[in-house]
Amino acid sequence: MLSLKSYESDVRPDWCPGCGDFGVLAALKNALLSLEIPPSRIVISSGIGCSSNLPGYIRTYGHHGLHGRPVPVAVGVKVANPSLTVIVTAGDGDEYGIGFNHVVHAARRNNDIKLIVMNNEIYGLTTGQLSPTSKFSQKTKTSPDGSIIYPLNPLSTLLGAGATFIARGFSGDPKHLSMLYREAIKHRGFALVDTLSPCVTWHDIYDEVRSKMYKLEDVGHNPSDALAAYNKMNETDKIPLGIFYRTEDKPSYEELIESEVTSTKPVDSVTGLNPSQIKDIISQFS
Ligand SMILES: Cc1ncc(C[n+]2csc(CCOP(=O)(O)OP(=O)(O)O)c2C)c(N)n1
Ligand code: SF4
Repeated sequence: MLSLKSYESDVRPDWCPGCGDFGVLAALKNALLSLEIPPSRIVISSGIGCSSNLPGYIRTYGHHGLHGRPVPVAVGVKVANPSLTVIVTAGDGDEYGIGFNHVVHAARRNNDIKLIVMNNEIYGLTTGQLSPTSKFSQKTKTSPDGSIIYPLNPLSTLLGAGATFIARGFSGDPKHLSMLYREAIKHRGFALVDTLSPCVTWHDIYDEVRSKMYKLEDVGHNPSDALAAYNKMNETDKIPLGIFYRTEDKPSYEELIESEVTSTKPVDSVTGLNPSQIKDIISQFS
């Protein structure tokens, strides 16, 4: 019988009191429990940063690897064992900066991995430098007079790259966030949940998010309309939360591999064998 305790790690988070990442951890555990996924069927891959410490604070399989590289690890795990639930948890520096190349390609391939980015618009672990989502004119250690760089919009960039599920949540609303994580995990293919998760020590955005946020589901947004999603993703005066875009029209990478392997078409004219027959022969020698 699964309960929240089933996902509890022996390690206590060492995040600063009030850090938004606590809300992410709680929402993720709730989502996994509501979907009744046992810890032994889950792999969480992370990079480097305060947020990337998350796999240590939850009882599932986990990988805490190199800065910016959790997506390739997750892609490999999912291709090797498609029956696992594979999730990436990392920060905006990790996923939208040093590792963004991997994210774009996972999105276009529609790899069936779930990407939870704890977006605090700053590098937290390294004590407050500019990140790719830092705002224009934001003062940080590396922009003491205010940033002169425009921020990346990861949502609309990934829409352009072919992502099939794109959402935004807020760690200050764990119930809504848990619903988004649940929908992302259920989605067949690549899913991004950009999660506004304030860094109370270096860049506290709690008040800003609370004063500007609204839910897309409350204004009748249609997540299958890509153009409407694009417009909502680029709103700046308010902060929309919810599912911007979702489509099931594209098969996942793993489904395409599966259909290739079970295809009855001959691979080549030399052997006359199809991929399934070749797999059988290889298995006799491995
Ligand atoms: C290759 C490499 N470059 C730089 C660093 C230094 N570094 C560690 S964490 C980090 C950024 C962390 O920011 P983010 O991913 O947003 O996570 P947060 O700490 O804010 O949760 C950087 C630049 C590193 N560890 N490895
Ligand atoms: S420095 Fe910021 S991101 Fe890191 S644990 Fe503290 S509040 Fe969280």
